[in-house]
Amino acid sequence: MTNETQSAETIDGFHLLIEALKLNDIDTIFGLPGIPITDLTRMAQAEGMRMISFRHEQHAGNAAAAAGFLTQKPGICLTVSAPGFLNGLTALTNATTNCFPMILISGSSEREIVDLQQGDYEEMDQLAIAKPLCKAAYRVLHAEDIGVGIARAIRSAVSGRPGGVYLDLPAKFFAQTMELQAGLKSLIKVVDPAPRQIPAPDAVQRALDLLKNAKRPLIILGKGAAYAQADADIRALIEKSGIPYLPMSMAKGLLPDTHAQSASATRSYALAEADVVMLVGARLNWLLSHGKGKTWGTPGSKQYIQVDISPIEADSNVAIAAPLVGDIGSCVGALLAGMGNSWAKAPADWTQAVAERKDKNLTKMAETLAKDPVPMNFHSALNVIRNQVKARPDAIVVNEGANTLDFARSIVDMYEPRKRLDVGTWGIMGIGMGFAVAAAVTTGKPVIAIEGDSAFGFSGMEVETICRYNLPVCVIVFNNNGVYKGTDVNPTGGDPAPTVFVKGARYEMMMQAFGGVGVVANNPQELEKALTEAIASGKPTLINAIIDETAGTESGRITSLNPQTAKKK
Ligand code: ADP
Ligand code: TZD
Repeated sequence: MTNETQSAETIDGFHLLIEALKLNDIDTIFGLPGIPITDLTRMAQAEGMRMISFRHEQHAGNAAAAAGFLTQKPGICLTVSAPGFLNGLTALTNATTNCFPMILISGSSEREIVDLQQGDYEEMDQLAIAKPLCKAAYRVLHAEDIGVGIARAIRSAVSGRPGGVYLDLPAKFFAQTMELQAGLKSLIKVVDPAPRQIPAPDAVQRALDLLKNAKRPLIILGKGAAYAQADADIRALIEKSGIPYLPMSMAKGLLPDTHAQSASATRSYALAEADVVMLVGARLNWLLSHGKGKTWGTPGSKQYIQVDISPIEADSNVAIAAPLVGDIGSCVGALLAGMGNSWAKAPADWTQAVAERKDKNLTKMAETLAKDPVPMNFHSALNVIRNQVKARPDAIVVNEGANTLDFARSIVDMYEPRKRLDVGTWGIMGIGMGFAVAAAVTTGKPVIAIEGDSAFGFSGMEVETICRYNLPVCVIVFNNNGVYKGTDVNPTGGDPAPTVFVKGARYEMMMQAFGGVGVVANNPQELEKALTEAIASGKPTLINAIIDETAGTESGRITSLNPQTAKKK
């Protein structure tokens, strides 16, 4: 305890909260100061916690969510009341949607005034608003309850299916005091916050029977599998079974994308032709066409095994023949044990058919990547990043945009688990700088943020945060003068079309404004030079990569979700 504002015998709400977090090995807070939490941010820093202060709460919240995904510990986001809370709420809800553990802690106004709606400073019934939008929500009114409040928040965030938790702390709480020893005793160190959930032996056997009899089995790895940190067992399962696998975008690198069994380069064929599909930490949501339609080949041609911690995920879209409920580490371990030593590998005619198609597509892709058009297009720019990530497989890639996202996902190979952070289940823009800050702060590794120019705009002001904390983040803005592309024209003249931006915008100057490095890259050589220097120096860098403004397509690969396109189909 280093606080001089209180007597040696007492401890206040501020310090009880800090001690409760530290007791649970939480050492970083992402947030933005103001009434009533400014002193908390100062005190947390004085007590040795890392306090990362942002320019907007949404990005602090996104940082907390990414930290949660990367570490399995809930990331903490701290905000002021009403507007600050609402700014953080988008990130909390996004975290919940993505199954990332985080805790949004917001100061709030006086209960008595809020409940009578008497018009307090930043008055809002935050708990009621947060409740339907996150996994759990709690309020602590008394200092002696903060130990329980933090314990419940941690357990709620990380146990079972991880998610976002809201913790409401009215202003009065912070100044309350307790006798020091009683206060410290009231805190809880959470034992086993995410208990293993062992799958039932008959469920394991049911899954193995289906796999054993499959003629064309396929494994899909999702970001739940990446989160679970069961990397060695997942790799063993893939290799022992010989089954082709598809990584969802944030599961890329769980096995290196160059792995012989990766079917990514022939995704459509693998999905359409497989007869038994095992989902490991991946939901059959829109990203997998809900398990329906022509993506999935002949109707009724498939049986599914679904490994998931949530018992209600199975049958959410199509019938699941073998649900395997438990944590992925325990489930994959049980499957491996059940396979024994004499497990027959996946049928060779199937694995060869997948491999042949994949090789053909990879050859085609190599030809496309070798081209050097002027101006650069998505492919020629991403080819540079692909080579850099190959050379620095420990670097973390953050990725958002439409075309910039879709092309980067398929072109930039990942080699290590949990090195790719992106727009996730919602396909949300704005995660870029928050995720990049969290990746740098929690891992210390170089971060390469591959950003559409529109996507970057959502969190662009956080380049100041990146400079302030001197983080090894290189932001590459794919500048094609607009949302999707930069060529739309307003048919009536007058205002610019809704999807276009200022032509030739100087994004690199935003980084220069705060003391970082800003570079324009007009061709792959300039991009390579700038990126190599950024990674070597670790200096905050923004590369304004000039991309052909005609190159993109509307909404990237999900054009068909636009109502007009859907109507025409
Ligand atoms: P993707 O978008 O990569 O397909 P999703 O977010 O749709 O992945 O699916 C992740 C799934 O992983 C969720 O259904 C979640 O319940 C599950 N999950 C998360 N963590 C674990 C874990 N430790 N063990 C088992 N399942 C998990
Ligand atoms: N707002 C939010 C929060 N999320 C969204 N996904 C969108 C708006 C809609 N949207 C997309 O789905 S992608 C995108 C928007 C605005 C930006 C695409 O343009 P870009 O990338 O410049 O980032 P490309 O490479 O030019 O396509």
